[in-house]
Amino acid sequence: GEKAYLDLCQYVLNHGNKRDDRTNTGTLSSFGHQIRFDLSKGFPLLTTKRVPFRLIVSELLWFIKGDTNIKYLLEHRNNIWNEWAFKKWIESEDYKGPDMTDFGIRSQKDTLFRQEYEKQMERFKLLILTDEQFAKKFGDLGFVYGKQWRAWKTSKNDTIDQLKDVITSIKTNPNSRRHIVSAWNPEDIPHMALPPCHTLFQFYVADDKLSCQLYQRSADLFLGVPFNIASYALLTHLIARECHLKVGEFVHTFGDAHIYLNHMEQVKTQLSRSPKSLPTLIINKERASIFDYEVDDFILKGYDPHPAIKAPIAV
Ligand code: THF
Repeated sequence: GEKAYLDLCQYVLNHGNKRDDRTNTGTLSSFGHQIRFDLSKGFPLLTTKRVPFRLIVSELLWFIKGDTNIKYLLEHRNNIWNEWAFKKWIESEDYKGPDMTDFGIRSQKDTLFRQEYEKQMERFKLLILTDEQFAKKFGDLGFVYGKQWRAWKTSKNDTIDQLKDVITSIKTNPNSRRHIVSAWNPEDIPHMALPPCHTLFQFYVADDKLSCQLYQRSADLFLGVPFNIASYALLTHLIARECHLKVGEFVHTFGDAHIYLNHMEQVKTQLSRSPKSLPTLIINKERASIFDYEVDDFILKGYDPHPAIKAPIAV
């Protein structure tokens, strides 16, 4: 449960290796951990800080639809993938504004630059939302989760719908040990802005309950992981419902579990708080299939967290 998450953060603070990383932010990091959540005991949205559930819902529905263009996210006022699309734009010939190289790091160190970056980002978002050609060219993140889950490209120039196939296999052969969806496609990795952090997940059925385990190769413990836990918990609820099963456990297995050096104070604040009782997920609309849900179909009952804690995202 939430305590296991907090204990993992504490462990990384105490024993993590200080390491440089791709984003030049620096991390404390530890390799190989596992935490578990019993989904029958409440929905695992952290209570030691407010986590924006609506953003988790729209991101997951975006993956499930197989969409890889941030336009859908922006239409739902979800900004969590903007930086990666923005990066493609500012590095392109089409971009005519001031130099935005290393905008992630620079906007934290230089307020004047930050104002300019925010101006360019607003311009970018408006263009994605209003200019169809622009959105096609710069809104698409390419081979990210939605693509690999729903349209994995084969050597025969077909596609494989892994999500649909895994649901069929859970329904028809629940005892199978092959209920797997992989986002890690070695052929595509060199062409991806951000190779998938959630590398692979597997389902397991016992006692009419559906469990899910995720292998996450790289985990931003403070910002990303609270989203990731809730996202896979929601996915497990949706697939369980579709397969007429109850929910079992979500098992979260980590490769490189890290805390960015500019998240230290935030993590310590969060660790000083006590977890509260978990909310309950209400699905208030019956849909024919997992592919038909809308953002407003979900309500969380009894979510009364400690206040949000702001932190910069490493790009
Ligand atoms: N990159 C990094 N450095 N960390 C990640 O967790 C991460 N993701 C996705 C892709 N690249 C990553 C993006 N997921 C937030 C949360 C999840 C994200 C990206 C950003 C975030 O900033 N959350 C804020 C609220 C944001 C808001 O309200 O708009 C928070 O306080 O939780 C791994 O999946």
